[in-house]
Amino acid sequence: MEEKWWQRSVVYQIYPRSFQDSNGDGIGDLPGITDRLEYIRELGTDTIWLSPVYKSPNDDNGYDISDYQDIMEEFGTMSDFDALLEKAHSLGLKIVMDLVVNHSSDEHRWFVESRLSRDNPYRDYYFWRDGKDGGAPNNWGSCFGGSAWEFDERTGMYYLHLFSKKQPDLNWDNPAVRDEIFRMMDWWLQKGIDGFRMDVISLISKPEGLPDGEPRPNGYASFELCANGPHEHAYLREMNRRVLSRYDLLTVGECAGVTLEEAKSYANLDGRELSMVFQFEHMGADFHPVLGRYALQHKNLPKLKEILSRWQRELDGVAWNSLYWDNHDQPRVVSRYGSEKEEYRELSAKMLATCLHMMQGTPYVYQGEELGMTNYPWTSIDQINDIESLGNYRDFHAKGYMTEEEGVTMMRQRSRDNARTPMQWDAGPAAGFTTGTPWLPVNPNHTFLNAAEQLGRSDSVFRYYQKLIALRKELDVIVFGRYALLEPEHPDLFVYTRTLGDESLLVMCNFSEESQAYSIPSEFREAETLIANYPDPTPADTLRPWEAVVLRRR
Ligand code: ISL
Ligand code: CA
Repeated sequence: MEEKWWQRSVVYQIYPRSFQDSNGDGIGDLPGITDRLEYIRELGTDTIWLSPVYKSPNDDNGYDISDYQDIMEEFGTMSDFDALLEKAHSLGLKIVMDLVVNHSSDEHRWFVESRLSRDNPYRDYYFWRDGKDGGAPNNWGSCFGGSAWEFDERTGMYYLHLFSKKQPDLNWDNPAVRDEIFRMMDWWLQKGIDGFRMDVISLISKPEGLPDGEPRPNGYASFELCANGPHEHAYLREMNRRVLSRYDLLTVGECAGVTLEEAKSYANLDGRELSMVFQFEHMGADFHPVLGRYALQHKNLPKLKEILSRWQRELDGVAWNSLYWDNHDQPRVVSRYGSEKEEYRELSAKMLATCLHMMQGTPYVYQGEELGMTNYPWTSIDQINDIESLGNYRDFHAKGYMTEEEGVTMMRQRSRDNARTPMQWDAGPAAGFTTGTPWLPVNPNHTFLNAAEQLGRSDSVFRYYQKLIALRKELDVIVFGRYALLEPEHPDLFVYTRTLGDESLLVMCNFSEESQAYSIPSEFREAETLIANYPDPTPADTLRPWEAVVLRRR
Protein backbone atom coordinates (compact mmCIF):
# COMPACT_ATOMS: atom_id res chain seq x y z
CA MET A 1 0.00 0.00 0.00
CA GLU A 2 1.32 3.39 -0.99
CA GLU A 3 1.54 5.88 1.90
CA LYS A 4 -1.05 8.69 1.94
CA TRP A 5 -0.26 12.22 3.12
CA TRP A 6 -3.04 12.15 5.69
CA GLN A 7 -1.56 9.12 7.43
CA ARG A 8 1.16 11.40 8.85
CA SER A 9 -1.08 14.40 9.40
CA VAL A 10 -2.38 15.91 12.57
CA VAL A 11 -5.58 17.90 12.07
CA TYR A 12 -6.60 21.04 13.96
CA GLN A 13 -10.35 21.57 14.21
CA ILE A 14 -11.73 25.10 14.21
CA TYR A 15 -15.23 25.96 15.36
CA PRO A 16 -15.35 29.35 13.64
CA ARG A 17 -18.01 30.89 15.84
CA SER A 18 -15.76 30.54 18.88
CA PHE A 19 -12.23 30.88 17.50
CA GLN A 20 -11.44 34.55 16.81
CA ASP A 21 -13.67 37.55 16.28
CA SER A 22 -12.21 40.29 14.07
CA ASN A 23 -14.93 42.97 14.11
CA GLY A 24 -16.16 43.14 17.70
CA ASP A 25 -19.61 41.61 17.16
CA GLY A 26 -18.80 38.79 19.61
CA ILE A 27 -18.87 36.11 16.89
CA GLY A 28 -15.77 34.45 15.49
CA ASP A 29 -15.25 34.91 11.74
CA LEU A 30 -13.07 34.08 8.72
CA PRO A 31 -10.73 37.11 8.93
CA GLY A 32 -10.21 36.15 12.58
CA ILE A 33 -9.09 32.67 11.53
CA THR A 34 -6.81 34.04 8.83
CA ASP A 35 -5.06 36.15 11.49
CA ARG A 36 -4.40 33.10 13.63
CA LEU A 37 -3.02 30.68 11.03
CA GLU A 38 0.57 31.17 12.23
CA TYR A 39 -0.47 29.87 15.64
CA ILE A 40 -1.78 26.66 14.07
CA ARG A 41 1.37 26.20 12.09
CA GLU A 42 3.46 26.83 15.20
CA LEU A 43 1.66 23.94 16.88
CA GLY A 44 2.78 21.68 14.03
CA THR A 45 -0.65 20.61 12.85
CA ASP A 46 -0.70 20.59 9.04
CA THR A 47 -4.40 20.40 8.22
CA ILE A 48 -7.39 22.41 9.40
CA TRP A 49 -10.93 21.07 9.60
CA LEU A 50 -13.29 24.03 9.47
CA SER A 51 -16.70 23.46 11.03
CA PRO A 52 -19.40 24.86 8.68
CA VAL A 53 -18.97 28.39 7.38
CA TYR A 54 -21.81 28.23 4.84
CA LYS A 55 -24.91 30.40 4.75
CA SER A 56 -27.18 29.35 7.59
CA PRO A 57 -29.99 30.62 9.79
CA ASN A 58 -28.00 29.08 12.68
CA ASP A 59 -30.61 26.91 14.27
CA ASP A 60 -27.73 24.47 14.92
CA ASN A 61 -24.81 26.88 14.52
CA GLY A 62 -24.16 26.34 10.85
CA TYR A 63 -25.02 22.63 10.68
CA ASP A 64 -28.25 23.80 9.04
CA ILE A 65 -27.18 25.10 5.65
CA SER A 66 -29.40 27.28 3.48
CA ASP A 67 -26.87 27.78 0.66
CA TYR A 68 -23.95 25.40 0.16
CA GLN A 69 -22.13 27.81 -2.12
CA ASP A 70 -22.25 30.93 -0.01
CA ILE A 71 -20.70 32.07 3.29
CA MET A 72 -22.55 32.81 6.53
CA GLU A 73 -22.98 36.55 6.87
CA GLU A 74 -21.55 36.75 10.39
CA PHE A 75 -18.44 34.91 9.22
CA GLY A 76 -17.65 37.17 6.25
CA THR A 77 -17.69 36.79 2.48
CA MET A 78 -16.49 34.39 -0.18
CA SER A 79 -13.49 36.60 -0.75
CA ASP A 80 -12.64 36.29 2.95
CA PHE A 81 -12.80 32.53 2.43
CA ASP A 82 -10.54 32.71 -0.63
CA ALA A 83 -8.05 34.81 1.33
CA LEU A 84 -8.06 32.26 4.14
CA LEU A 85 -7.49 29.37 1.75
CA GLU A 86 -4.69 31.18 -0.03
CA LYS A 87 -2.84 32.14 3.13
CA ALA A 88 -3.30 28.66 4.60
CA HIS A 89 -1.79 27.08 1.51
CA SER A 90 1.08 29.52 1.49
CA LEU A 91 1.87 28.44 5.07
CA GLY A 92 1.68 24.76 4.10
CA LEU A 93 -1.67 24.24 5.82
CA LYS A 94 -4.42 22.23 4.15
CA ILE A 95 -8.11 23.04 4.56
CA VAL A 96 -10.77 20.38 5.01
CA MET A 97 -14.34 21.66 4.86
CA ASP A 98 -17.35 20.36 6.74
CA LEU A 99 -19.92 18.83 4.41
CA VAL A 100 -23.42 18.69 5.87
CA VAL A 101 -25.56 16.78 3.41
CA ASN A 102 -27.60 14.34 5.46
CA HIS A 103 -29.92 17.33 5.84
CA SER A 104 -30.20 20.93 4.72
CA SER A 105 -31.79 23.91 6.41
CA ASP A 106 -35.55 24.29 6.01
CA GLU A 107 -34.60 27.67 4.53
CA HIS A 108 -32.65 26.06 1.68
CA ARG A 109 -34.43 26.76 -1.62
CA TRP A 110 -34.88 23.01 -2.21
CA PHE A 111 -36.95 22.70 0.95
CA VAL A 112 -38.76 25.99 0.44
CA GLU A 113 -39.93 24.50 -2.89
CA SER A 114 -40.45 21.01 -1.51
CA ARG A 115 -42.99 22.06 1.10
CA LEU A 116 -45.09 24.09 -1.38
CA SER A 117 -47.12 21.22 -2.81
CA ARG A 118 -47.29 17.45 -3.01
CA ASP A 119 -46.27 17.51 -6.67
CA ASN A 120 -43.52 20.12 -6.53
CA PRO A 121 -40.42 18.96 -8.49
CA TYR A 122 -38.42 19.22 -5.24
CA ARG A 123 -40.93 17.22 -3.18
CA ASP A 124 -38.83 14.02 -3.30
CA TYR A 125 -35.66 15.81 -2.27
CA TYR A 126 -36.90 15.17 1.29
CA PHE A 127 -38.95 12.56 3.17
CA TRP A 128 -42.67 13.37 3.24
CA ARG A 129 -45.11 10.87 4.77
CA ASP A 130 -48.72 10.76 5.92
CA GLY A 131 -49.37 10.47 9.66
CA LYS A 132 -50.35 7.19 11.30
CA ASP A 133 -53.07 6.71 13.97
CA GLY A 134 -53.41 10.45 14.40
CA GLY A 135 -49.67 10.93 15.01
CA ALA A 136 -46.27 10.81 13.36
CA PRO A 137 -45.53 8.21 10.64
CA ASN A 138 -43.24 6.23 12.99
CA ASN A 139 -41.68 6.37 16.46
CA TRP A 140 -38.27 7.75 15.48
CA GLY A 141 -36.81 10.35 17.80
CA SER A 142 -34.71 13.36 16.87
CA CYS A 143 -31.13 13.39 18.13
CA PHE A 144 -32.10 16.70 19.72
CA GLY A 145 -35.13 15.36 21.64
CA GLY A 146 -38.78 14.90 20.69
CA SER A 147 -40.09 13.27 17.51
CA ALA A 148 -38.10 13.14 14.26
CA TRP A 149 -41.25 14.15 12.36
CA GLU A 150 -42.80 17.58 11.90
CA PHE A 151 -46.32 18.10 10.61
CA ASP A 152 -46.58 20.69 7.86
CA GLU A 153 -49.99 22.38 7.62
CA ARG A 154 -49.73 23.42 4.01
CA THR A 155 -49.84 19.93 2.49
CA GLY A 156 -51.06 18.05 5.57
CA MET A 157 -48.04 15.71 5.67
CA TYR A 158 -45.07 15.13 7.93
CA TYR A 159 -41.39 15.56 7.01
CA LEU A 160 -38.44 13.73 8.53
CA HIS A 161 -35.73 15.51 10.55
CA LEU A 162 -33.27 13.34 12.49
CA PHE A 163 -31.95 16.61 13.99
CA SER A 164 -33.91 19.84 14.55
CA LYS A 165 -37.10 20.58 12.67
CA LYS A 166 -35.11 23.22 10.82
CA GLN A 167 -32.85 20.42 9.49
CA PRO A 168 -35.02 18.29 7.16
CA ASP A 169 -33.31 15.09 5.97
CA LEU A 170 -32.31 14.95 2.31
CA ASN A 171 -33.50 11.95 0.34
CA TRP A 172 -30.37 10.31 -1.06
CA ASP A 173 -32.46 7.64 -2.78
CA ASN A 174 -33.37 10.37 -5.27
CA PRO A 175 -30.62 10.47 -7.94
CA ALA A 176 -31.27 14.20 -8.51
CA VAL A 177 -30.24 14.88 -4.90
CA ARG A 178 -26.99 12.99 -5.36
CA ASP A 179 -26.29 14.89 -8.61
CA GLU A 180 -26.79 18.25 -6.90
CA ILE A 181 -24.57 17.32 -3.96
CA PHE A 182 -21.78 15.90 -6.10
CA ARG A 183 -21.81 18.98 -8.32
CA MET A 184 -21.57 21.25 -5.29
CA MET A 185 -18.69 19.20 -3.83
CA ASP A 186 -16.84 19.46 -7.11
CA TRP A 187 -17.30 23.24 -7.10
CA TRP A 188 -15.49 23.46 -3.74
CA LEU A 189 -12.77 21.07 -4.83
CA GLN A 190 -12.17 23.18 -7.91
CA LYS A 191 -11.48 26.07 -5.54
CA GLY A 192 -8.61 23.99 -4.18
CA ILE A 193 -9.81 22.75 -0.79
CA ASP A 194 -8.13 19.60 0.47
CA GLY A 195 -10.97 17.41 1.64
CA PHE A 196 -14.23 17.01 3.50
CA ARG A 197 -15.35 16.07 6.98
CA MET A 198 -18.76 14.58 6.27
CA ASP A 199 -21.38 15.28 8.89
CA VAL A 200 -23.39 12.21 10.04
CA ILE A 201 -22.71 10.64 6.67
CA SER A 202 -23.58 7.22 8.16
CA LEU A 203 -27.25 8.23 8.24
CA ILE A 204 -27.87 9.05 4.57
CA SER A 205 -29.47 5.74 3.56
CA LYS A 206 -32.68 5.29 5.54
CA PRO A 207 -33.97 1.78 6.29
CA GLU A 208 -36.44 0.45 3.72
CA GLY A 209 -40.06 1.36 4.60
CA LEU A 210 -39.00 3.58 7.55
CA PRO A 211 -40.11 1.01 10.18
CA ASP A 212 -40.63 1.68 13.92
CA GLY A 213 -37.68 0.93 16.19
CA GLU A 214 -37.11 -0.10 19.79
CA PRO A 215 -38.19 2.84 22.02
CA ARG A 216 -35.69 4.29 24.51
CA PRO A 217 -36.55 5.75 27.97
CA ASN A 218 -37.58 9.06 26.34
CA GLY A 219 -40.26 7.18 24.39
CA TYR A 220 -38.62 7.41 20.95
CA ALA A 221 -36.46 5.07 18.88
CA SER A 222 -32.89 6.28 18.41
CA PHE A 223 -31.99 8.15 15.23
CA GLU A 224 -29.07 5.74 15.06
CA LEU A 225 -31.33 3.08 13.58
CA CYS A 226 -30.69 4.91 10.32
CA ALA A 227 -26.95 4.20 10.57
CA ASN A 228 -25.24 2.14 7.86
CA GLY A 229 -28.46 1.75 5.87
CA PRO A 230 -29.03 -0.47 2.83
CA HIS A 231 -27.42 1.80 0.18
CA GLU A 232 -24.88 3.58 2.37
CA HIS A 233 -21.78 2.08 0.81
CA ALA A 234 -23.20 2.24 -2.70
CA TYR A 235 -23.80 5.99 -2.34
CA LEU A 236 -20.33 6.61 -0.93
CA ARG A 237 -18.72 4.59 -3.70
CA GLU A 238 -20.67 6.55 -6.24
CA MET A 239 -19.48 9.80 -4.60
CA ASN A 240 -15.95 8.46 -4.61
CA ARG A 241 -16.08 7.42 -8.26
CA ARG A 242 -17.70 10.60 -9.49
CA VAL A 243 -15.95 13.18 -7.28
CA LEU A 244 -13.41 12.21 -4.62
CA SER A 245 -11.20 9.92 -6.67
CA ARG A 246 -10.37 12.78 -9.05
CA TYR A 247 -8.48 14.63 -6.29
CA ASP A 248 -5.94 13.80 -3.55
CA LEU A 249 -8.04 14.38 -0.45
CA LEU A 250 -8.49 13.71 3.23
CA THR A 251 -12.06 12.55 3.72
CA VAL A 252 -13.45 11.69 7.12
CA GLY A 253 -16.97 10.45 7.66
CA GLU A 254 -18.64 11.33 10.93
CA CYS A 255 -20.30 7.99 11.50
CA ALA A 256 -22.75 7.92 14.38
CA GLY A 257 -23.67 4.28 14.95
CA VAL A 258 -20.75 2.84 12.97
CA THR A 259 -19.51 -0.61 13.96
CA LEU A 260 -15.99 -1.91 13.47
CA GLU A 261 -17.12 -4.20 10.67
CA GLU A 262 -18.79 -1.30 8.87
CA ALA A 263 -15.69 0.86 9.33
CA LYS A 264 -13.65 -1.70 7.42
CA SER A 265 -15.74 -0.73 4.43
CA TYR A 266 -16.09 3.05 4.99
CA ALA A 267 -12.38 3.55 5.72
CA ASN A 268 -10.82 0.72 3.77
CA LEU A 269 -7.27 1.30 2.60
CA ASP A 270 -8.40 0.33 -0.90
CA GLY A 271 -9.70 3.93 -1.10
CA ARG A 272 -13.09 3.06 -2.55
CA GLU A 273 -15.00 5.12 0.02
CA LEU A 274 -13.40 7.48 2.58
CA SER A 275 -9.98 7.98 4.16
CA MET A 276 -11.25 7.39 7.69
CA VAL A 277 -14.27 7.64 9.98
CA PHE A 278 -15.05 9.23 13.31
CA GLN A 279 -16.42 6.36 15.33
CA PHE A 280 -18.41 7.05 18.52
CA GLU A 281 -17.94 3.86 20.48
CA HIS A 282 -15.23 5.24 22.77
CA MET A 283 -17.26 8.41 23.37
CA GLY A 284 -19.93 6.12 24.85
CA ALA A 285 -17.59 4.51 27.39
CA ASP A 286 -18.78 6.89 30.12
CA PHE A 287 -22.47 6.97 29.18
CA HIS A 288 -25.23 5.91 31.56
CA PRO A 289 -26.18 2.31 30.68
CA VAL A 290 -29.84 3.21 30.07
CA LEU A 291 -30.15 6.99 29.80
CA GLY A 292 -27.12 7.34 27.56
CA ARG A 293 -25.17 10.52 26.95
CA TYR A 294 -27.33 13.13 28.66
CA ALA A 295 -27.06 11.66 32.14
CA LEU A 296 -24.13 11.85 34.52
CA GLN A 297 -20.73 10.39 33.66
CA HIS A 298 -19.97 6.76 34.45
CA LYS A 299 -16.22 6.48 33.99
CA ASN A 300 -14.94 3.01 33.21
CA LEU A 301 -11.33 2.83 32.07
CA PRO A 302 -11.25 -0.91 31.25
CA LYS A 303 -14.20 -0.33 28.92
CA LEU A 304 -12.55 2.68 27.27
CA LYS A 305 -9.35 0.66 26.78
CA GLU A 306 -11.21 -2.32 25.38
CA ILE A 307 -12.96 -0.17 22.77
CA LEU A 308 -9.95 1.85 21.64
CA SER A 309 -7.74 -1.23 21.58
CA ARG A 310 -10.21 -3.22 19.50
CA TRP A 311 -10.33 -0.42 16.90
CA GLN A 312 -6.52 -0.22 16.93
CA ARG A 313 -6.09 -3.95 16.45
CA GLU A 314 -8.79 -4.65 13.94
CA LEU A 315 -8.27 -1.77 11.54
CA ASP A 316 -4.49 -2.30 11.40
CA GLY A 317 -3.51 -2.95 7.80
CA VAL A 318 -7.17 -2.99 6.69
CA ALA A 319 -8.55 0.51 7.21
CA TRP A 320 -7.47 3.76 8.86
CA ASN A 321 -8.43 5.17 12.28
CA SER A 322 -9.09 8.73 13.30
CA LEU A 323 -8.07 9.61 16.86
CA TYR A 324 -9.96 12.13 18.97
CA TRP A 325 -11.02 13.06 22.47
CA ASP A 326 -12.55 16.46 21.80
CA ASN A 327 -14.61 18.19 19.15
CA HIS A 328 -17.40 20.78 19.09
CA ASP A 329 -19.94 18.14 20.24
CA GLN A 330 -18.04 16.79 23.22
CA PRO A 331 -17.28 18.07 26.70
CA ARG A 332 -13.60 18.88 27.28
CA VAL A 333 -11.49 15.77 27.88
CA VAL A 334 -9.56 17.28 30.82
CA SER A 335 -12.87 17.64 32.67
CA ARG A 336 -14.04 14.24 31.47
CA TYR A 337 -11.07 11.89 32.00
CA GLY A 338 -8.48 14.19 33.59
CA SER A 339 -8.47 16.63 36.48
CA GLU A 340 -9.41 20.30 36.74
CA LYS A 341 -7.46 20.65 40.01
CA GLU A 342 -4.73 23.23 39.72
CA GLU A 343 -1.89 20.85 40.58
CA TYR A 344 -3.07 18.18 38.13
CA ARG A 345 -4.75 20.00 35.24
CA GLU A 346 -1.70 20.29 33.02
CA LEU A 347 -0.30 16.90 33.96
CA SER A 348 -3.59 15.22 33.13
CA ALA A 349 -3.98 17.16 29.85
CA LYS A 350 -0.52 15.98 28.78
CA MET A 351 -1.24 12.43 29.88
CA LEU A 352 -4.44 12.32 27.82
CA ALA A 353 -2.62 13.75 24.82
CA THR A 354 0.11 11.12 25.12
CA CYS A 355 -2.38 8.30 25.38
CA LEU A 356 -4.13 9.35 22.17
CA HIS A 357 -1.23 10.63 20.08
CA MET A 358 0.85 7.47 20.42
CA MET A 359 -1.88 5.39 18.75
CA GLN A 360 -2.24 4.47 15.07
CA GLY A 361 -4.47 6.81 13.07
CA THR A 362 -4.82 10.50 12.28
CA PRO A 363 -5.10 12.60 15.46
CA TYR A 364 -7.49 15.55 15.66
CA VAL A 365 -6.84 18.45 18.04
CA TYR A 366 -9.89 20.58 18.79
CA GLN A 367 -9.25 24.29 19.38
CA GLY A 368 -8.14 24.87 22.98
CA GLU A 369 -7.43 21.18 23.60
CA GLU A 370 -3.75 22.03 23.01
CA LEU A 371 -4.00 24.34 26.05
CA GLY A 372 -5.88 21.86 28.21
CA MET A 373 -9.09 23.96 28.20
CA THR A 374 -11.82 22.71 30.54
CA ASN A 375 -15.62 22.62 30.80
CA TYR A 376 -17.48 25.78 31.81
CA PRO A 377 -18.90 26.10 35.35
CA TRP A 378 -22.55 26.53 34.24
CA THR A 379 -24.89 27.51 37.10
CA SER A 380 -28.24 27.57 35.31
CA ILE A 381 -30.04 25.91 32.41
CA ASP A 382 -30.77 29.40 31.05
CA GLN A 383 -27.10 29.89 30.18
CA ILE A 384 -27.15 26.99 27.72
CA ASN A 385 -27.38 27.67 23.99
CA ASP A 386 -26.81 24.09 22.71
CA ILE A 387 -29.95 22.74 21.04
CA GLU A 388 -28.95 19.11 21.67
CA SER A 389 -28.33 19.15 25.42
CA LEU A 390 -31.38 21.40 25.97
CA GLY A 391 -33.69 19.16 23.92
CA ASN A 392 -32.54 16.00 25.67
CA TYR A 393 -32.76 17.66 29.09
CA ARG A 394 -36.37 18.65 28.33
CA ASP A 395 -37.28 15.06 27.34
CA PHE A 396 -35.72 13.59 30.49
CA HIS A 397 -37.03 16.32 32.77
CA ALA A 398 -40.58 15.83 31.44
CA LYS A 399 -40.34 12.07 32.08
CA GLY A 400 -39.13 12.67 35.64
CA TYR A 401 -35.61 11.28 35.12
CA MET A 402 -33.91 14.52 36.03
CA THR A 403 -34.53 17.47 38.36
CA GLU A 404 -33.49 20.94 37.26
CA GLU A 405 -30.55 20.83 39.68
CA GLU A 406 -29.39 17.53 38.21
CA GLY A 407 -29.89 19.12 34.80
CA VAL A 408 -27.34 21.83 35.64
CA THR A 409 -24.82 19.21 36.83
CA MET A 410 -25.48 17.25 33.64
CA MET A 411 -24.81 20.39 31.55
CA ARG A 412 -21.49 20.91 33.34
CA GLN A 413 -20.41 17.41 32.44
CA ARG A 414 -22.11 16.92 29.11
CA SER A 415 -23.34 19.93 27.19
CA ARG A 416 -21.77 20.61 23.81
CA ASP A 417 -21.45 24.24 24.95
CA ASN A 418 -18.47 23.19 27.09
CA ALA A 419 -16.52 22.90 23.84
CA ARG A 420 -17.96 26.07 22.36
CA THR A 421 -16.97 28.76 24.87
CA PRO A 422 -14.51 31.16 23.22
CA MET A 423 -10.93 30.19 22.53
CA GLN A 424 -8.69 31.49 25.31
CA TRP A 425 -6.02 33.58 23.64
CA ASP A 426 -4.89 35.73 26.54
CA ALA A 427 -5.70 36.91 30.07
CA GLY A 428 -7.43 40.09 28.93
CA PRO A 429 -11.15 40.84 28.82
CA ALA A 430 -13.03 38.19 26.78
CA ALA A 431 -9.73 36.28 26.57
CA GLY A 432 -8.64 38.15 23.44
CA PHE A 433 -11.45 36.46 21.53
CA THR A 434 -13.43 39.64 20.94
CA THR A 435 -13.46 43.33 21.82
CA GLY A 436 -17.24 43.06 22.20
CA THR A 437 -19.53 40.72 24.11
CA PRO A 438 -18.85 37.06 23.25
CA TRP A 439 -21.83 35.01 22.04
CA LEU A 440 -21.11 32.41 24.77
CA PRO A 441 -19.38 33.36 28.02
CA VAL A 442 -15.61 33.07 28.31
CA ASN A 443 -14.44 30.54 30.88
CA PRO A 444 -13.34 32.46 34.01
CA ASN A 445 -10.13 30.40 34.06
CA HIS A 446 -8.83 32.27 30.99
CA THR A 447 -6.96 34.62 33.37
CA PHE A 448 -4.40 31.85 33.90
CA LEU A 449 -5.28 29.30 31.19
CA ASN A 450 -4.55 30.91 27.83
CA ALA A 451 -2.41 30.65 24.72
CA ALA A 452 -0.24 33.71 25.39
CA GLU A 453 0.85 32.35 28.76
CA GLN A 454 1.54 28.89 27.36
CA LEU A 455 3.52 30.08 24.34
CA GLY A 456 5.85 31.80 26.78
CA ARG A 457 6.59 28.69 28.82
CA SER A 458 8.56 25.65 27.69
CA ASP A 459 6.72 23.14 29.94
CA SER A 460 3.19 24.19 28.93
CA VAL A 461 0.50 21.91 27.52
CA PHE A 462 0.88 23.70 24.16
CA ARG A 463 4.62 22.93 24.03
CA TYR A 464 3.90 19.32 24.95
CA TYR A 465 1.38 18.91 22.11
CA GLN A 466 3.93 20.47 19.81
CA LYS A 467 6.44 17.74 20.78
CA LEU A 468 3.92 14.93 20.31
CA ILE A 469 2.99 16.23 16.87
CA ALA A 470 6.64 16.57 15.85
CA LEU A 471 7.33 13.00 16.99
CA ARG A 472 4.62 11.65 14.68
CA LYS A 473 6.26 13.41 11.74
CA GLU A 474 9.56 11.81 12.66
CA LEU A 475 8.88 8.23 13.71
CA ASP A 476 7.33 5.53 11.52
CA VAL A 477 6.60 3.40 14.56
CA ILE A 478 4.05 6.00 15.72
CA VAL A 479 2.39 6.15 12.32
CA PHE A 480 2.39 2.49 11.35
CA GLY A 481 3.46 0.38 14.36
CA ARG A 482 1.36 -2.57 15.50
CA TYR A 483 -0.60 -1.94 18.71
CA ALA A 484 -0.91 -4.22 21.73
CA LEU A 485 -2.71 -3.50 25.01
CA LEU A 486 -1.13 -4.52 28.34
CA GLU A 487 -2.99 -4.71 31.68
CA PRO A 488 -6.49 -4.73 30.11
CA GLU A 489 -8.29 -5.02 33.48
CA HIS A 490 -6.35 -2.38 35.39
CA PRO A 491 -8.89 0.23 36.57
CA ASP A 492 -6.50 3.22 36.38
CA LEU A 493 -3.59 2.45 34.08
CA PHE A 494 -3.66 2.52 30.29
CA VAL A 495 -0.52 0.78 29.01
CA TYR A 496 0.21 -0.32 25.47
CA THR A 497 3.03 -1.04 23.06
CA ARG A 498 3.64 -0.10 19.43
CA THR A 499 5.98 -2.20 17.32
CA LEU A 500 7.49 -1.79 13.88
CA GLY A 501 10.36 -4.10 12.88
CA ASP A 502 12.95 -4.02 15.66
CA GLU A 503 11.65 -0.83 17.17
CA SER A 504 9.05 -0.63 19.91
CA LEU A 505 7.41 1.90 22.19
CA LEU A 506 5.94 1.36 25.64
CA VAL A 507 3.23 3.91 26.42
CA MET A 508 2.28 4.15 30.11
CA CYS A 509 -0.53 6.41 31.30
CA ASN A 510 -1.94 6.87 34.77
CA PHE A 511 -5.60 7.93 34.59
CA SER A 512 -5.80 8.72 38.33
CA GLU A 513 -4.50 11.12 40.94
CA GLU A 514 -3.02 8.29 42.99
CA SER A 515 0.38 6.74 42.46
CA GLN A 516 0.01 3.31 40.88
CA ALA A 517 2.39 0.41 41.27
CA TYR A 518 3.57 -0.80 37.89
CA SER A 519 6.70 -2.68 37.01
CA ILE A 520 8.07 -1.91 33.59
CA PRO A 521 8.40 -5.05 31.43
CA SER A 522 12.01 -6.26 31.46
CA GLU A 523 12.62 -5.66 27.75
CA PHE A 524 12.00 -1.93 28.33
CA ARG A 525 14.17 -1.56 31.44
CA GLU A 526 17.09 -0.09 29.48
CA ALA A 527 14.98 1.85 26.99
CA GLU A 528 15.31 5.59 26.41
CA THR A 529 12.51 8.00 27.37
CA LEU A 530 10.90 9.42 24.25
CA ILE A 531 8.53 11.84 25.98
CA ALA A 532 7.15 12.21 29.51
CA ASN A 533 4.94 14.67 31.37
CA TYR A 534 7.06 14.87 34.56
CA PRO A 535 10.43 16.62 34.38
CA ASP A 536 12.34 13.86 36.17
CA PRO A 537 12.48 10.16 35.19
CA THR A 538 9.73 7.87 36.45
CA PRO A 539 10.58 5.75 39.51
CA ALA A 540 11.19 2.12 38.53
CA ASP A 541 8.01 0.56 39.87
CA THR A 542 5.50 3.38 40.13
CA LEU A 543 3.53 5.76 37.98
CA ARG A 544 2.88 9.05 39.77
CA PRO A 545 -0.49 10.91 39.65
CA TRP A 546 -1.54 11.46 36.02
CA GLU A 547 1.92 10.45 34.86
CA ALA A 548 2.58 9.56 31.21
CA VAL A 549 5.84 8.10 29.93
CA VAL A 550 6.78 6.72 26.54
CA LEU A 551 9.83 4.46 26.37
CA ARG A 552 11.57 3.60 23.11
CA ARG A 553 13.61 0.49 22.43
CA ARG A 554 15.60 -0.22 19.25
O1 ISL B 1 -22.63 12.55 19.65
C1 ISL B 1 -23.78 12.27 19.35
C2 ISL B 1 -24.44 11.01 19.69
O2 ISL B 1 -23.77 10.38 20.71
C3 ISL B 1 -24.58 13.23 18.71
O3 ISL B 1 -24.06 14.43 19.17
C4 ISL B 1 -24.56 13.13 17.17
O4 ISL B 1 -23.87 12.10 16.69
C5 ISL B 1 -23.98 14.35 16.64
O5 ISL B 1 -24.72 15.42 17.11
C6 ISL B 1 -23.93 14.45 15.13
O6 ISL B 1 -23.13 15.54 14.94
C7 ISL B 1 -23.11 16.30 13.82
O7 ISL B 1 -24.37 16.54 13.24
C8 ISL B 1 -25.26 17.39 13.97
C9 ISL B 1 -24.60 18.65 14.53
O8 ISL B 1 -25.43 19.23 15.47
C10 ISL B 1 -23.25 18.35 15.15
O9 ISL B 1 -22.65 19.53 15.61
C11 ISL B 1 -22.44 17.63 14.14
O10 ISL B 1 -21.12 17.40 14.55
C12 ISL B 1 -26.35 17.77 13.01
O11 ISL B 1 -25.80 18.32 11.85
CA1 CA C 1 -17.17 38.74 14.06
